[in-house]
Amino acid sequence: MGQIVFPAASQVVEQLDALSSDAADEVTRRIYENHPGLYQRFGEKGKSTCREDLLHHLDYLSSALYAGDSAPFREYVLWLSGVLESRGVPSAHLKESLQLLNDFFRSNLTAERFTLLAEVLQNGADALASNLPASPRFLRLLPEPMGESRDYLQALLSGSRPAALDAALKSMQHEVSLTDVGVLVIQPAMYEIGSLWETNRITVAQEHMATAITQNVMAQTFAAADFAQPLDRKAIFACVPGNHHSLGLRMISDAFEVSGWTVQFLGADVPISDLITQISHWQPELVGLSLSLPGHIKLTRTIIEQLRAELGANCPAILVGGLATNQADKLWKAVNADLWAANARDAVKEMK
Ligand code: B12
Repeated sequence: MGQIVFPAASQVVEQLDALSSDAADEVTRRIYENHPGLYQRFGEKGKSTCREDLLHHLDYLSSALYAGDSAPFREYVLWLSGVLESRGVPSAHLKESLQLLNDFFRSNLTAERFTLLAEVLQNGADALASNLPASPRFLRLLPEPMGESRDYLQALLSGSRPAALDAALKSMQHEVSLTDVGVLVIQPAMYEIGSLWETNRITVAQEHMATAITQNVMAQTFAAADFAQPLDRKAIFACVPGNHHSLGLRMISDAFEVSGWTVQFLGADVPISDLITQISHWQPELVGLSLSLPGHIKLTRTIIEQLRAELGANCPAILVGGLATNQADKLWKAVNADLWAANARDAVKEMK
């Protein structure tokens, strides 16, 4: 499955979504039947967490099918197995869940639809069995970081805002643009913060602290940046509803602003109706949408359809980006956007 397979897969997705709740109930029941000790240890709460986890698996499975590419599911399985193993939960549990989901859908879908879904599930199971360390595509897309990125990361880990600012400002001394400081110094360090959290080597508190320091550093480096001559061009930037990862979008928005664009940055989790109102009033030529988790893919396609339907000829060009779109080749096409870029540098180039 390397191709986008609309609309064939979209029917499977619809049915998968309709069956998700029943699938989660049935597989939870079977897991507890297979392991009676679980109920004694974790009670009803454990059961409902197990059901929630299964709904997550199904959400990622559904997004992969929707995008016509098993990569988001494969990467999710590898990611989850790393998260679980590093917290002492053997990945055998995940393997069993995938098998039981497979059994459920074999009995509840037509053979043709089951074949499509089973292929994605199998891809996840194979990745798990391969025992290879996760090497997400979004990391492979990252340009070679600058040396200052290491110092920046150390400053984040030690919780030192002044040291982080110092590393970022130092990199700016070598005629490096604000956008490059973002992509080559800050972004790799934040990705490493994510990997350290994933493998249980830092806490959520440390991740939050790193984010807060970075927001401050980005504001201060923005104030120190060189700006291009103003262009007569306007762009608006928003995270899709449910996406709380606003830092990457901020980097994009700042990159456009220092390049001479007039921008409006709407931040995280923007309701679609309010985004439409804002675009109608302000009439930018470009709207940039950020999506971070594979679960945002389906929703973004709906949003884009709604933007085009409601704004008609006044609909700006639609640029998408964010981690979810960097997880598989051409994934962004599944959301039906006009343009995509992997990072802030490429985004500004794309719109030259
Ligand atoms: C900080 C952080 C958070 C913060 C975000 C705070 C904020 N204000 O932004 C908070 C605490 C909210 C958070 C929450 C969660 N997070 Co988080 N988070 C991160 C972390 C560590 C850094 C994100 C970041 O700032 N990166 C740096 C920026 C610069 O990079 P970027 O976002 O990729 O942006 C660049 C490009 O993608 C692109 N781009 C981005 N947007 C756009 C838009 C357009 C138009 C264009 C063209 C390009 C573009 O350009 C940007 C600049 O070059 C990442 C790790 C990672 N690998 O990113 C995890 C990460 C993304 N989170 C993760 C997870 C699992 C979660 C949660 C589900 C955790 C939980 N159980 O609650 C929630 C989900 C919240 C939600 N519904 O959105 C996982 C996702 C795993 C996966 N398989 O997809 C990651 C990868 C961590 C990990 N390694 O496990 N998170």
